[in-house]
Amino acid sequence: MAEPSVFRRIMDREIPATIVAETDRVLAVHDIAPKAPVHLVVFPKTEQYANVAELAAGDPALLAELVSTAQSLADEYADGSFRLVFNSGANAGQTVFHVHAHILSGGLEETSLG
Ligand code: DGP
Repeated sequence: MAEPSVFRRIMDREIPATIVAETDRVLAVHDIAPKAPVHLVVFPKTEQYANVAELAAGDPALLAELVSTAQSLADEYADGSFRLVFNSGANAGQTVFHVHAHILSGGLEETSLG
């Protein structure tokens, strides 16, 4: 059996984290190493999907729930504006292979992609 992911362990309350949203299928927490004034991470409770492409193919409704949870949290913790980042693959900086989205808000002007 593979080791449970860090997000699975947070979900099981084995690792402390500041939980900001929870539904039957989704959990969101403050990132332990924030890269923006608001930096939350939202992930599905299932460990079945390693990255966003797998999730999109396997359960698009669950991906949609991650996105709508991100919007609700950006409304609550910021002014509704946010950047949603899915690192996919080790060379893109992914370190936890349990799909998750980074919700970033505030102080992003310097890193505009536009
Ligand atoms: P990524 O690099 O995209 O795989 O992002 C993994 C994120 O998970 C990274 O920003 C830090 C966060 N993280 C890792 N361990 C913990 C932890 O124990 N608690 C919390 N809250 N976040 C964690």
